[in-house]
Amino acid sequence: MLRILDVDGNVNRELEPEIDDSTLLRMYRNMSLTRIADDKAVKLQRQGRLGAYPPSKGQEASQTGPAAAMDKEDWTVWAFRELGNLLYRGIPLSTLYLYWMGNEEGSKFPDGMRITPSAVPVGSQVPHAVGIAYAAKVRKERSAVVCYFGDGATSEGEFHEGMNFAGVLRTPNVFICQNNQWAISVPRTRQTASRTIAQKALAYGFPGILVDGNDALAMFAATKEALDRARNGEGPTLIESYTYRMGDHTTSDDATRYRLEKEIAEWALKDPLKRFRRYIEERGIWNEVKEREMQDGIASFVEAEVKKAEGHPRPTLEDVFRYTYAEMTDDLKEQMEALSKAAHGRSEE
Ligand SMILES: Cc1ncc(C[n+]2csc(CCOP(=O)(O)OP(=O)(O)O)c2C)c(N)n1
Repeated sequence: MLRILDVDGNVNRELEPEIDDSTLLRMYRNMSLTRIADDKAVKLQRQGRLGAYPPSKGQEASQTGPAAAMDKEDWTVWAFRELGNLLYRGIPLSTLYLYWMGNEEGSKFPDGMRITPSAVPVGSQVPHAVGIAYAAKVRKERSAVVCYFGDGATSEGEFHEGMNFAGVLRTPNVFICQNNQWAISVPRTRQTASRTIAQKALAYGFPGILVDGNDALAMFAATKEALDRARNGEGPTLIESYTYRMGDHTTSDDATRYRLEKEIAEWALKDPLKRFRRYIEERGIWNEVKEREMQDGIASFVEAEVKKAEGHPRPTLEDVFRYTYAEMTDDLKEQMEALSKAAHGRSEE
């Protein structure tokens, strides 16, 4: 397994990637923001202010490391638990909150951002990512496509179909399997008899690498190398990010029903934020005062983003009919008018 920062934050000097100080600080801030924004989302759900939400606590390095290695023209094709990657790449937090509040406008990302909408049907995004990468290859673009999915997705047909095509067509894909040890209540041991998920790449004819997913430096380095290969026409790579879902599957789940406290406590020692903080402290670019300032800044930033999302206009009843066709059909117009009339009548009663 590729590991550059150990659990205590000691760095392997031989493998240490060259990352400038400002990028390292941006990575740390992003991981901290992701942790706090995620915790806030869970609380908002408990207060009835946000819908079902999949927490990403524990997976911040697995998402931030690759984001820091990506260029603006690269794509992120994600599932639903990749908050850290999206925030680093510039999606406003208020937009993501809006999405989880059930407002479709939360899927409308700023222009020019190469990030697909979330894909909740497990594994469905893998063939999409291969199609996007194939298009980039045909157009002779230098962009690559990073595709996230979970360990559970590797049991879906779409995973096989996408990986097979990517191998045959040598598409510029970087597949990141966030092996967070659980697919809801199904443990990794019940998911596949393969010794690692990374080894599945061999069968498709391209490299696979097992990486400590709680080590942002290792995730950065592995993704950077895979992106370089993709851009040089050398085809796809599968990265198995070995990590852990610290929270429940979603806010509708209670993970205490199927996993032990002991396991959670063991993984808490491998916290991706703690070890990265130790690393930047050792480097002399971080300290307790800066930490406190950053934490305060993030807390007020998150509150302001919540306000922005909650202040966003709510969808209207008519919106249900509006976006299926470029021009609404007569049938739909009729239905929309009938519903509007009925709703209007009700509010006057
Ligand atoms: C095709 C399909 N089957 C079942 C579900 C219900 N479901 C949602 S998430 C999930 C588990 C996914 O596990 P994994 O791929 O490991 O990702 P993780 O949730 O751990 O991030 C399941 C079964 C779904 N959304 N789509």
